[in-house]
Amino acid sequence: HAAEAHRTDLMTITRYVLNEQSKHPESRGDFTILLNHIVLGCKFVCSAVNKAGLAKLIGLAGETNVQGEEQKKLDVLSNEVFIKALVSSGRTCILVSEEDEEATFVEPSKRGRYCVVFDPLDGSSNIDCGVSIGTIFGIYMIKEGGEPKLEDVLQPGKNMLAAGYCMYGSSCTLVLSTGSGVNGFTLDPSLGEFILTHPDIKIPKKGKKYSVNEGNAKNWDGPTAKYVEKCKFPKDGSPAKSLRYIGSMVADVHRTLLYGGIFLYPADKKSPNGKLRVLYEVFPMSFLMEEAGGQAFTGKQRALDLVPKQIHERSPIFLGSYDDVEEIKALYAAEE
Ligand code: AHM
Ligand code: MG
Repeated sequence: HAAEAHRTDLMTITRYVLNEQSKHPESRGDFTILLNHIVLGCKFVCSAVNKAGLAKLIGLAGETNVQGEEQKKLDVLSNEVFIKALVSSGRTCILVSEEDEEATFVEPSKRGRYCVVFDPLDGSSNIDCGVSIGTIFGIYMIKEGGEPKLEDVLQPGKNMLAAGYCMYGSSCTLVLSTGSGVNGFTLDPSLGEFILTHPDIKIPKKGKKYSVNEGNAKNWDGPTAKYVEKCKFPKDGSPAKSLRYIGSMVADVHRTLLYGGIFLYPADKKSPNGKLRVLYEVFPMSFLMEEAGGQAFTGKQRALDLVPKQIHERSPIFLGSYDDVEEIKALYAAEE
């Protein structure tokens, strides 16, 4: 009667993380509290995203509300909600958001040991047409004892303790890794709880899909151009890969994680460092890929080995199924 047990014994994300943390006797429950505040932010954004189309229809967006303030854009609103939730958790000391030029240093009375880097609402070009968008986050911890410094977040991605994303799509899905595999939770709107629906996600070793903005092809470097050519015209008798590109990193990476394949945002002549941000886009997604058995590569090195010098730094990224990333690595190695 496993199916029945499944329906009555709900593994919520909080229960899951509590179980995980109880394996570490030194754990003080801080991480569970931090995660609960992140989850709150995700639920808020999910609800706001779901209402966004409606708000437009009944003339809310861009108008002034009762307090006489102009309605905030969804990405600005989401950022405020996350910053406030994270500060009030009492467990954070440094916050880096894509929306804020400077890092936020939490005031001493509210300070904890965690640093959170995040993109509150990624995929901005997809907001107004109802296509999937998401939140991406990564979590570091400051060194014991010291005052929080920017260097605490300018660390390689392999030092992250946890990373995840929440996708606001046909359902709201939160994918999380605390460094021992990857798990997916789906929001049950009637309960307001994220329930474990995708335990121990493993990415297929090789995929049938590639995902890239081909509109940039004329500016690509040799290895990227060769790789995409191989996807379309394989010379080894294997079938050509299908192209899937949404233009929302969370949605493109989520599909890649579940179905296998490769996601590329390469460097090009116009953007020599690519487009995606190291701290809150490249690192969390690379962390999840490795934890799921895939790989993440920058064109030069393992993505998680990068040491960022600035909080909004960018990097090219190739991530996905192990074998597919091996191929692109070989093409870059042949260039040298
Ligand atoms: P954003 O932070 O302005 O939303 O940009 C990030 C997004 C990613 O979600 C996505 O992978 C990429 O930009 C798509 O870029 P492009 O439109 O150049 O293909
Ligand atoms: Mg972004």
